[in-house]
Amino acid sequence: MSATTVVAGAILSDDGRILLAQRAYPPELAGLWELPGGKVEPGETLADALVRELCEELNVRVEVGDRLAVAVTLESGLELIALRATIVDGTPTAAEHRMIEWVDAERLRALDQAGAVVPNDREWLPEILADLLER
Ligand code: DCP
Repeated sequence: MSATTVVAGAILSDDGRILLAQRAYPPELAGLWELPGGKVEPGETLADALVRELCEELNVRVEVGDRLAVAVTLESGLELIALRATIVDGTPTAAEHRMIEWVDAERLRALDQAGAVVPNDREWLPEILADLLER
């Protein structure tokens, strides 16, 4: 993987919730909810990058699972990929986001209907909702 890839975490809990993070910047995305993550650095695998980013952003250690099927190409040309993950150590805190929230399927749908999800991340909602509803 390379610096042209962004990896995000679909952090799922045993009780059917996913961890969303509210962006603080840039202005056009501030206030919208996303799957936390960031750019893959040269030499890193997707999983390495996700573990590093979620440690930096949320202060947690995660175990990485499989990827969501949908990949999104950003306007900038970056490719955005999501991996499922579970927290194995720590309690998440918003180190770089405005806030974080564990949301169930109902709350996720409501945020989406309110236009509060980062547009790129909306592509993952069908897969995420299916995951949440089978837990
Ligand atoms: N992105 C997205 N959805 C996510 C995560 C990221 O659409 N769940 C997009 C937003 C940016 C790009 O991917 O266009 C990089 O995301 P970052 O949060 O890493 O953006 P930064 O501005 O923080 O980049 P940098 O690491 O350079 O500060």
